[in-house]
Amino acid sequence: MLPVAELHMHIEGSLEAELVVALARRNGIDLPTFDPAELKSRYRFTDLQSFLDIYYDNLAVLRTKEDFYDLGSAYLARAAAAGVRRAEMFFDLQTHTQNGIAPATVFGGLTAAIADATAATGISADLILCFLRHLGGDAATETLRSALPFRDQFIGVGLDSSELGFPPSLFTESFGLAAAEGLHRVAHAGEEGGPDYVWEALDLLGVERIDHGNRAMEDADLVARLRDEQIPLTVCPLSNIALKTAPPELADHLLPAMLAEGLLVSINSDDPAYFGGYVDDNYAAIETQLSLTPAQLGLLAENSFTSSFLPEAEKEALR
Ligand code: ES4
Ligand code: ZN
Repeated sequence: MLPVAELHMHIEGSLEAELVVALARRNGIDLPTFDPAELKSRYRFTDLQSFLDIYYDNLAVLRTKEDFYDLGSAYLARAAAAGVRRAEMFFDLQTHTQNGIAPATVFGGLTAAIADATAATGISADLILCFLRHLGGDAATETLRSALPFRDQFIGVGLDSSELGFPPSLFTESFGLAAAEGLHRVAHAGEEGGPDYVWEALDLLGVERIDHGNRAMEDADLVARLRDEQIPLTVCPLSNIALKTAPPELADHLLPAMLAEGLLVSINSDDPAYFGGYVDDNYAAIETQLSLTPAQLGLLAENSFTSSFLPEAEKEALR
């Protein structure tokens, strides 16, 4: 496996069914079933929302700092084995605070997992706080304010959850505050929403990367902008198949067209416990089903480092 950076993964989306069950038992929480295979049999999705409903249900098992530590540690060990040298991990703080968990518990567990994983494998990792778009703009601003005591424990903000009906324009205040704090800014856009959501993320939120961005391909002017400014797109092939945001066959994915347009595309796992695999599984799938050349795979890996928020000198050491 090539050395890569992973820039689009939700740490909560790496919560494997086996760990859901183990944490439910540890915390005395009821589940519809304590059989991981049966839990996983419900992972059949028709769209983004049908996934999010199950994803948020499962996250009720995360209660303590140790739970967040175990979640982060499992991903970072698996990612290091997959060739990931740099991980920029999304986390959904609002999901946990809504479940009654204090921000210090979430930060404490995830930050400790990163420190121990770096010591064990050399992997470089940082956190990006994602706002849940379905909770609206005021909640996002409030959430960022509540996270500022932990400002040194995350490098940026993102925007995730239900896309349709929750355009980037609702989040100008929180992203403005993030910019003033010197935080990096990214947003999911063009996954289910149209090219207009990508334009808004760029023009109104000042994002430095677009997460997914597949539907940008419907707008030639937008493609030209993304190419000319080399704005990174973090594409998630197996996620797109699982959530039906791409044609049913991976062979028909837009990835080769995106590369042909000269876009700065990288490959990412999104929610690896739900969509059929980790970043190495995504690379393996596109290699075989899209017949990518070694040069194209090398470019995708190179793009992942180029697109990361690591300082140049640190990128060189990991490539
Ligand atoms: C997500 Cl695939 C996806 N899209 C939007 N929000 C998310 N949260 C977790 N996975
Ligand atoms: Zn995502």
